[in-house]
Parts: sequence; C-alpha cells; structure tokens
Amino acid sequence: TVLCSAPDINPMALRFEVLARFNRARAARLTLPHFVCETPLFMPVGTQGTIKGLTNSQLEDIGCQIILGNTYHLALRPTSELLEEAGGLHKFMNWPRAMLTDSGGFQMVVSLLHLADITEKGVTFQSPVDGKPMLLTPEESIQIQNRIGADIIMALDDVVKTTITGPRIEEAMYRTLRWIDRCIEAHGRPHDQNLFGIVQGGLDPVLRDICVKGLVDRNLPGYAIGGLAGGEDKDSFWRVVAQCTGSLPEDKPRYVMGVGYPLDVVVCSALGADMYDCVYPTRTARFGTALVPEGVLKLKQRAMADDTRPIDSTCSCMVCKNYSRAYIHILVTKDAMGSQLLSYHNLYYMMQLSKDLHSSIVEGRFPKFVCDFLSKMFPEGD
Ligand code: PRF
Ligand code: ZN
Repeated sequence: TVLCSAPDINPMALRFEVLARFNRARAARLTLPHFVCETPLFMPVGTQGTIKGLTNSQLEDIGCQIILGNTYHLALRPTSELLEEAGGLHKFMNWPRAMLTDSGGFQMVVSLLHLADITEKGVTFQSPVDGKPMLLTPEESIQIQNRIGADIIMALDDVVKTTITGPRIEEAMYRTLRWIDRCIEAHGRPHDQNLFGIVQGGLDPVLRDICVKGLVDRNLPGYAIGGLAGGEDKDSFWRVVAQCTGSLPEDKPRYVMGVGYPLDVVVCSALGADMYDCVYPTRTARFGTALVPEGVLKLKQRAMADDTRPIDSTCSCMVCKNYSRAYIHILVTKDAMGSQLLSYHNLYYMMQLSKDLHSSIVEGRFPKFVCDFLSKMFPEGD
C-alpha cells in the first residue's frame, strides 16, 4: 500500500505556539523554515545584505534569531534575479537563520519621499542607480521577495506619515486592503514563505479597526502594525498598538514595524506584540551612543576619555568584558572599529532584552521585570 499524506489544508510555513502569557504579554515559539525563534524578538536591520558592523557569526554569537532585509535595496543591487540564481539571500549572504524582507514601498517613501509617487498601480520612484522612473507594484514586490526567499515576506502597503491627517489616511488604508489581495494572488511560495499583512489607518481607531478586520478575514500567517514610529507622540502610538493587539488573532504573531527603542519594545510587549525591527541600535552606535539600562551612554563625551569602566558593568557581552569606555571613546571618532564594537554591544543589549522579556513571561515574573526595567531607566520616577 502507498501511504499518502493528507492534502495540505493549511499551507503555512510557520508555527506559532504561545508558551505563556501575563495579561496581554505573550512568550511564544515561532517556528520558521530556517529557525525556531523565541518571542518577543528583535530583528536587526540589514540594508545591503549585511547588518552594518557585524559579521554573521557575531550575529549568531549574540543570539540573533532573525534578521530583516530590505526588498527595495536588494532589488536594485545585486538584483533579485541574481539573488535567485545564487539560491536566495540566505545562501548569498551565508545567513543560516531566519530572515524577513520588507516589501519596499516604505523604504522608497521614507528614503526618497520627494521622488516617490503612489497610485493604485503601485509606488513609482526614480531609480537611485540610473535615475529612470520605476514602478513597484504589489505583484512585483511579492515576486522579488519570492526570489529573495526570506521566511517572512511583507505585503506592499500604502504608508503615510502618522503626523498627517485627512482623507489621505483613509485612502492609504483602503488601498493597503486592496493591495493585500493582489499580494496574496501573486504569492508563489506560500508553502515555505509567510506573507504578513500590514495594518494601516494612522491614528484613527475606526480606520485601524476596518483594516484589522479586513486583514484577519484573509487568514494570513501573521500581521504587522505599520504606520507608526514616525514622529507621533508615545501616547497615540501605544494606543494604536493596544487597539490592534486587542483585536488581532491570539494565535498569530504580531509585528510592530520600525520599533526599536528599548522602552517601546517593553511597552509593546506588555500590550501583546511579539516582533520588532529598527535601525536604531546600529545607527545610534555609529553616532557613538551605547544602550544601557539607564538609557543611553554617549561615548564621544569628554568625560569618557578617562573612564576605565566597561560600557555597562551588568552586561556580559564581548565588548563589555574586554574594553573600557576610555578605549571606545578613542576609537569612536578615529576608527570604524569604534562603531563596530558599539553596534555589537547595542544589538547584544536588544537580544538580551528580548530573552529577558521571554523568560520573565515564561517564569511568571513579567511585572517585576517591567518595574525593574522602568526604575533603572527612570530612577526619579519621571
Ligand atoms: N510599512 C512597511 N514597512 C515599515 C513600516 C510600515 O508602515 C514602518 C512603520 N512606519 C516601518 N517599516 N512596509
Ligand atoms: Zn556590552
């Protein structure tokens, strides 16, 4: 007899198991084709197929489970055709663990705001390579991401700044909903790549609600909350996250896009979010700033010149074990190694924060963890 496996009724390349909860906070296991991740998790951002300042083995050493690549940058250079030929971005950059790619629209809109133009067809922009006008449609974004081969791919969304108001917010939300169907239709690898939808709708709870419902109806493997972390006040930002996490499915991962301040990661995790990405930890490192439990430490300051302590005496990273503030102070203006060491420490800090969030939820001591975190960051209680 021939044993037949049952037809795949649920062709998702993802398993999401909530291991423990504390109120709305969750600790989960997210099983992806290339790695089994623990949430809450933070994804370092690589633009040109590399996380600036760190080698892949250093990323593995610090416990990085998943990295983010940008479709827009990779599609232009080295091109998605070449990536596909190379066997996908995993092979091309020799990264064995999980990977997520963003759809490209957001990067074009934020990095080339004056050049990008959004219509129903897609996002038109001027190629920074040769200046030619180019159109990124939802179909093309998905096709490129299918070639790149990441574990999670993002729908093309119509992103507007949260600080603007009026009918454009509503238009962008409905367009994002129309585009999700074009993304789903174009998706050629649902068996090994997970397409996440992105909730838009600005700061308007009615629009956010319509978008959540519309996306949940599509039964996607995961959902992102987009359009935030763009200059709105914290209160509005956290309110939108709280609303979305309150109505997104309990059994699917929730990703807050573009969030990476440690405080926001802690607050959003308390509100029931699971995944984050941001250039902040590595970008601020390149400006000479280290993330520490008290907030930030600016290594360029003159006071660092004769400070022989490590960046953070409570940190067990390679940098804090081996180098003083004084040494990094010298490096940071004179040599690329300065920002490399700071990037290493800052990403280690984010990985440790993610692990601490996970274990404190699993071990039922999440409130104490949050209290300790806040009292170190705000010792005066302000
Ligand atoms: N959409 C996409 N990528 C993003 C965002 C978004 O809204 C944000 C948040 N502003 C960061 N990255 N596609
Ligand atoms: Zn350190």
